[in-house]
Amino acid sequence: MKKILVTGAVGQIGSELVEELRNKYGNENVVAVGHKTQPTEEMKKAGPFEFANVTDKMAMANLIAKYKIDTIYHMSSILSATGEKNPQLAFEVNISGLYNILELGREYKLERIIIPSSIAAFGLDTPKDNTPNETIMRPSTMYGISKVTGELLGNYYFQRFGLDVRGLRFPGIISYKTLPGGGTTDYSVEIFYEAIKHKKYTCFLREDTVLPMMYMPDCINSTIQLAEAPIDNLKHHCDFNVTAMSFSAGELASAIKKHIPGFEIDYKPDFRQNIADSWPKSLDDSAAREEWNWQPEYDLIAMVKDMIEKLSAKLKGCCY
Ligand code: AKB
Repeated sequence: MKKILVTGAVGQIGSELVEELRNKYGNENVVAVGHKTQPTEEMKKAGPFEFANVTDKMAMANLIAKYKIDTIYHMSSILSATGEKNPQLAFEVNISGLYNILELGREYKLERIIIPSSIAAFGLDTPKDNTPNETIMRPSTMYGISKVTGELLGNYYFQRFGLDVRGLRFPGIISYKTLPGGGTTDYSVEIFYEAIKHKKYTCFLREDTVLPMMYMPDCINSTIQLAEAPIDNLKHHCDFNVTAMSFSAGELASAIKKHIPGFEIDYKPDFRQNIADSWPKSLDDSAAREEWNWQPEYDLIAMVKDMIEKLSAKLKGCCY
């Protein structure tokens, strides 16, 4: 049986990934590791939970040894907007932290490490529409630089040390269970909370800003599908484009208005607009489709319907 450790376990993706991995592999076989944020009671009760900082190599080594870990999903990351406010922290967590995980993978001969990358790995010189898997990678944010570094390091550890490192380039991820924090695509989650609660939202990106996106069930499926793909099928390792839909902020608002007719939106772009403008509008994810049968389930219409139903139920009677 696999012994899995998930870093960033209290974050937007980590929290749902832990739940799914525990369903699949057994609660006691998935160790959730957070940094400072308290986990939910459910997460703590269901299986092992530990606090540790990924920049503390010894602390991570102790956890690998304590739980006899063979697989790591390394989800902890400082996102793009926070990374621009504090580039030093982004470097420390995203590059030094990742390096620790890769070195520990090599030292402890781990079976597999999953390291997500992001559309932030692309930059202003990258073709924006249907961005190919292989193209110009010159990001202009510390977050993006850390993601390209992660992809290159992961591929290097595979080729040089035979460590099975895999990763996908996530677009913006939309979900209702755990809020994202510090990203440029966070607007696409905030908008639902404000639409349901106040029927009004001020968006920090321009109305015509188009970005690639994915709903959480597809994000979790893609991560686990890649992790479980037979290695012989993989020509790529740490750098798969994955996507499910692309829309502008205005198009998302219109789709929400169909469910919440009185919803109003205005636009006050801030520093995050420059970040969004440096990212692709849509991605070519044919490498993921060919090498591990990637296929998303949710498009814009299905995602908006499900988000509104699930988030309305969650917010009913609770003070957000
Ligand atoms: C962010 O906005 O920083 C992230 C990402 C696209 O990687 N959600």
